[in-house]
Amino acid sequence: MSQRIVVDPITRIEGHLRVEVIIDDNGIVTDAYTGSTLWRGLETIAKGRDPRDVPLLMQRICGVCTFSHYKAGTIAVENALGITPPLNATLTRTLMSCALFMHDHPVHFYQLHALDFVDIVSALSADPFKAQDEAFKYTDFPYACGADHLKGVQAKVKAFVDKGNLGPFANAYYGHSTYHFTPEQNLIALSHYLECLRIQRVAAQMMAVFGAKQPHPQSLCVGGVTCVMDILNPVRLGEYMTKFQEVADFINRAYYADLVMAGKAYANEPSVLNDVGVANLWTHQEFQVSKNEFLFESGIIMNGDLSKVLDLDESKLTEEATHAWYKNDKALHPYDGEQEPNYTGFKDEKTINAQGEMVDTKVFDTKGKYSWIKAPRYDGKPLQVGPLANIVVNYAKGNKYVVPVVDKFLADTGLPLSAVLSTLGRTACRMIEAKVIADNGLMALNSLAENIKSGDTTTAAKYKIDKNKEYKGRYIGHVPRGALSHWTRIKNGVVENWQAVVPSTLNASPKDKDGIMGSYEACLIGLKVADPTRPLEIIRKIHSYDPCIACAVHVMDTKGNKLGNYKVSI
Ligand code: NFE
Ligand code: MG
Repeated sequence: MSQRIVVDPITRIEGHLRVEVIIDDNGIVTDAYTGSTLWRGLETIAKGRDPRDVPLLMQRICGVCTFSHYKAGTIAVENALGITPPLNATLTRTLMSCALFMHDHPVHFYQLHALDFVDIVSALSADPFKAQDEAFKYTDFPYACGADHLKGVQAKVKAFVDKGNLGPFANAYYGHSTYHFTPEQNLIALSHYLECLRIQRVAAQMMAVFGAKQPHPQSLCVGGVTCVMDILNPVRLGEYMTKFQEVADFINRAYYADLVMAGKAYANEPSVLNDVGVANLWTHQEFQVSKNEFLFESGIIMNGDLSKVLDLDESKLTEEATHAWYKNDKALHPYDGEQEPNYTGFKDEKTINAQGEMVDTKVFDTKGKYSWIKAPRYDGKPLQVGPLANIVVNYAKGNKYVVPVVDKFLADTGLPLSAVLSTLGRTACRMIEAKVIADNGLMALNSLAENIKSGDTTTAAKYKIDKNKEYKGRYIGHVPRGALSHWTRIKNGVVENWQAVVPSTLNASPKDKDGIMGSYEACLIGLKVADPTRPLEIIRKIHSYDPCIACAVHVMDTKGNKLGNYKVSI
């Protein structure tokens, strides 16, 4: 008999995500539904406002990639008004993007995703001397892996255990049959988990050099940037560089090494292989590091066919709401998008709980609406975005920054290129993306210094808004979770419409009018769940996308949703 597994909320993500899957008698997932349970309507708030104010509001979409929406909102307005920001401003924005990605990706792997691979309890029984030797298998210069240091790590975590709980490491499925690291490998990763807590502070300081603070930096304006004194002060540039190098060192010696270790240890784990989800991959040009050069290029690959990289046709992008809690179900281009809420709630169902009792349960109304996330489509088809799409598209295009890192990673792990199209590949591609930025991002700092030295100290372009004119414009780019776009129409000097089509919206899309799934749902189909009461495999897959549900629906809950509710109904 089929069985429904509900995971609500998926924790260690930004925002609230609920997953319901149906498994058959063999524990294989036959259907999947992922839905956001919150909404907050930033796009509605933008309406009627001065377009110059909106980028600052837009960064409140999220608490993680705040800078992404700030920059996207700023560039959307610049694009509408026909403004080209000066090179100094563009390069400074690139340096701030470097800070964001170099913060976000390591934090995702260690703080949000690592416990899907790392068994903390097992790390406590590791031999620190053996672990010290083990670390040299993955890098010539291991990070924080001396035996004495590792003993200290064990003592720190044991202090939690002695108090009767695992503190920040609580609520994982330790001992699960799909964990594959040895105790020593678990200890290495645990050491890096703790180091990453320190490193994320340094990365936040990188952002603050130009942005004054992180999260929610303050130095972008329509036309350019306002951090003139920082850009023109060599001491501030030096500070940024030192912090950049400290984080880059962690990415190269810890993050890279741990993904090689995971690539080897999980190379035969079925729950992370052969499961690309949606194989239509979209990425967009980002990281301008000099007058004409970008670290990543744009492109679309359809059906996983790496031999053909297509150009984006912006007119083919739509969002629809057949299964999302909005009034208008129709597929609309983002310039004309709508988001009037229409909450129809959950469905009542009688189910048998884990104790064998018949209980009333609320489940997704899967035939109707079941998420606050819309369904973005390209030419009617779902897309996957994110580091996997970015790295695969850029690899297929022969990108000189990406190809050598991918080839080295495949050589170091012994994995075939096809392994990249999987959960493990998605997690590895996020690290590869971070490494490409860590290895090359300082080109933007050099270009900035050179440009200033040449006598160009302009930081913002002049412009006027004509209240009698109508404008439309957009930003399309690449942010930590993938392709992001903001679209605006301006009329009478104020915003008439504003739409954000966000990476997590694309990946977490519910089914569309034809029943076609988004990537979160698609990657769960065919998954074998070893123990329905401990669905680690589901969480591991969903975490690999680094879900940000705040971004996906631009929302905060004011009504007090039920949290910490995990049910298995048979
Ligand atoms: Ni809230 Fe975001 C990123 C954006 S979400 S984190 O990266 O845009 O998908
Ligand atoms: Mg939106």
